[in-house]
Formats: sequence, C-alpha cells, structure tokens
Amino acid sequence: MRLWTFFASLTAFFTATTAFAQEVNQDLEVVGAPTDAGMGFQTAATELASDLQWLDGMLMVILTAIVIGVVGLLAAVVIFYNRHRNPTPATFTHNSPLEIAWTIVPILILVFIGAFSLPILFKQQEIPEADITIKVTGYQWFWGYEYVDHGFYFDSYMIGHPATLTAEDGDDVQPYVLSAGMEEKLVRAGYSRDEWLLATDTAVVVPVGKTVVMQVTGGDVIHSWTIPAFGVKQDGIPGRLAELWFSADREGIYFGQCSELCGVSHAYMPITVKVVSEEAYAEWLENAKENPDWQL
Ligand SMILES: [Cu+2]
Repeated sequence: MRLWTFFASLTAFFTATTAFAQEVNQDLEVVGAPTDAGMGFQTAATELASDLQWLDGMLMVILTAIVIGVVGLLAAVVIFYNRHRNPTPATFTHNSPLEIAWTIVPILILVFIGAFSLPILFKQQEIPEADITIKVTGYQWFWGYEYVDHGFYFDSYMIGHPATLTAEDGDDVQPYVLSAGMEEKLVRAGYSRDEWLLATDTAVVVPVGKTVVMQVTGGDVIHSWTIPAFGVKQDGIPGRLAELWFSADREGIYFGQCSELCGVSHAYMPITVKVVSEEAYAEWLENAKENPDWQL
C-alpha cells in the first residue's frame, strides 16, 4: 500500500468513527426553533419554560388592564374636563383617600406579581441534584461541551463554520454562505435549509425527563448559553462557573444562539440540543465515551 493511500484510509477510519459516535440512533423532529415572523414563545419543553410563559401571560393581563385604566382616565379628563365643558376648574389640592388608594393599589399589584414571579425565579436558580452534568464553555466562536461524569469533550461548530468544511463538500461551499452545496451539507447532517445558522456539527445529547445541570463558563470573553424552549439562559463568564438546569419533557431537536455579543462571529455560534429516549442516549453515550477524538 502506498503511503498516501494508507493515510487516506486512516483519515477515513477516524472520520467514520467520529461520524458514527456523533449520530443519535433515533429520528427526531425539530421542536425548539424560531419561526418566520413569529411573535410568541417557542413551544415550552420544560416545566421552567411553561412556568415563565404562564407568568408572561398573567403579567400581560395585568399590564393591559393598567394601560386601559390609565388611557381611559386620560381620555375622560380630556373629554369631560376641557376648557369648554368645564370653564371653572376645581381648586382643591389634596384628596387624602385618593392618595392613599393610589399608593396602596400599586403596592398590592406589585406584591401580587412578586408572589408569582419569585417562586418561578427561585425554581430556576435552585439547582437540583443532577442526573447528568455537562460543562459548556463559550469560545470565539463555538461551544465546547464536557460530559464531566464520563470524561469526554467535544467542540460544537455551526455547520458552515470553516472548521466544518470537508473534502466532500462541493466547490460552491464557502464558509458562512448558504449555497446549494451548503444546503446539501445541512441535509447530510440531518437538517434542512430552515436550520441554517442554527444547526451545529455536533449536538448536546441528553435523555428525556432527566435532570441536566449545565455548568456555564467562558474561555475568552463573555458568551451566553440559552435554549429558549427550555426557558434557560446563562452568561458564560471567564473564570466563573455558573449553573443552570433543565429537564426536557419532550424528545426532539432544540436550538439556541449565543446571547451575549462576543465579537465578530457572534451570530455564528448556535447551540443544538437533542433530547432523545433513554435507550438512544445510552447507546450514544457508549459510542461517545470511546470516540478517540473526544478524549480529554
Ligand atoms: Cu456571542
């Protein structure tokens, strides 16, 4: 065997191993992704997300009532107390019952809001016992994931990042450009054109219904890790280890994006999380642990 064929087959072997270990042996639908012209939240996939979406709805009712009340009062004053209708204005300066009322009513409204929002905030911030712990580090401009209980680590680049371009890509495949060749590349990775700027070459894989604790930090500047459908977001600050937790109740693919302006390619460091069945996770984990490229 000539030397170059030997190296070519060696490369192919490792590439194949990597590809095998990255794959999740389960068909997954895209659940957590932004929609064109979407105004509301993404489908909630955790209790945390359901809670905060409910809180948002409840606050919207209160805010709408306040806006209607204030605008109504202003309109009444303009209509009934203008110079023509009310040529001789009243001259009193104090009305104690009214002043007491407009002090106490806002306090009651704030206490009411706090009574619902603080428990939701505490639920996010009180980190439960983890079934799986993953350390995520933000870099300019990709994410690194370490499964700390199992001792392996991998980087996660946006499909289309220079690091993801390979020899099998067509000539029209340029970094950060959505060409026909790039679309094919997305399809080969199990995504579609709709997931451009969201899909990554490797994904965080977690089992459904398990408590996942993410330890979030930054390797160079401040980044922010988020999955909107999980209702979680946490800054990754160099030198600090922050935590967030989630327990996804639905299998599927979920996307997020770095949410702290971190430099020129900030827009190109998305996040992909695959929530899979326990069996698919166990199988993926076995392969991941043995992946030679992922050893610490
Ligand atoms: Cu960023």
